[in-house]
Amino acid sequence: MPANLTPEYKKADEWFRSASSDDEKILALEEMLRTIPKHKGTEHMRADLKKRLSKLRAVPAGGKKAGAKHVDVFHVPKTGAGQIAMVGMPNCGKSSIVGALTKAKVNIADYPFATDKPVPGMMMFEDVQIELVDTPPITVDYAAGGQVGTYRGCDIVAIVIDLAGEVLEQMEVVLSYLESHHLLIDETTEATDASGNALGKKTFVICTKCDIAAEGTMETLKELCDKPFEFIEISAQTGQGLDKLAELIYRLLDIVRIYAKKPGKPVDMKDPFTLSRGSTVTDLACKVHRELAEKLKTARAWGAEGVHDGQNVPRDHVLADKEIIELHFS
Ligand SMILES: Nc1nc2c(ncn2[C@@H]2O[C@H](COP(=O)(O)OP(=O)(O)OP(=O)(O)O)[C@@H](O)[C@H]2O)c(=O)[nH]1
Ligand SMILES: [Mg+2]
Repeated sequence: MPANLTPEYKKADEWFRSASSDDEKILALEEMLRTIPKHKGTEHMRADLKKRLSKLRAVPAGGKKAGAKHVDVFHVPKTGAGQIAMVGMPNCGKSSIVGALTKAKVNIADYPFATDKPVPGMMMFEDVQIELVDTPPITVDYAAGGQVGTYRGCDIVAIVIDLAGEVLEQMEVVLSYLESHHLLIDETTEATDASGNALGKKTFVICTKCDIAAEGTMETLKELCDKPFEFIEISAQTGQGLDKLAELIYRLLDIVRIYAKKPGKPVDMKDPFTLSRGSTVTDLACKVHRELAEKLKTARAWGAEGVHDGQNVPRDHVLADKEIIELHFS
């Protein structure tokens, strides 16, 4: 009996053949099973699909044999002044944003699921390095196993919306993913779990592909979104809004940069220390040299409001952005 395969099934089959990870293969096989005509002529094919699916599902994350050391690819070590992880549906433009702002080797493609694991890259904002993390896509019923770990570990979650696509659907899918994993800060999400780990994340929305979207799409989405997120409109293609995006990320990190000065030496204005806003001279001393911090004797400041240049400041002096601090240890 002829199988009479549908175009949907053939598309899913093509997807399976081009899949670059086991997770993606599982998704494609599920789609093949969903779309294959159910009659006597496809009985063997369906049995084969099920067999392949269960075989793939049995492979532990990373495809390693039992006993092999497990490497969590979704754990992205933090570097720089802060870490921002993208979240969004397939093809929405996440990799393009990370590619446009960093030198990371991201995979940009006009087909979905091009990215199968997080890819970090460093963005420069003035003299501060900030880490952006490209991530695999999420859909209404799929996210890579362990992907939530990437979001748990980051400082800020950036929701990426393709302005030329179904913006409300994208927002709904992403919000329900974040909410179901307690990643949003709102009245229903505790700030920390029972062990004191931070749960909710600061979140904002990058509306991308504005070069091909209908004017006013972001405004409409913003009006319909009941979360207090900041929105920014950009195009990774034309570069529109990218400078503003870097500025917004820096502002949302809520950090100050401090130029440390060794007594009698010129100040290093190239590579500032970054600390969360509200940090003090003691916090800076800990960051400069944890062991020596206790031996901090005095500190002098330049560029601080209400302080003469070079004036001594106390240990609890709250640091301001771009201040120069000279630490004296005993
Ligand atoms: N016109 C236009 N196209 C864009 C823009 N950003 C991305 N694209 C295109 O959209 C497609 C998908 O972009 P990606 O950056 O790979 O999307 P992604 O969200 O990383 O996709 P997945 O890895 O599947 O999740 C590519 O063909 C890009 O060239 C944009 O600002 N404007
Ligand atoms: Mg991608």
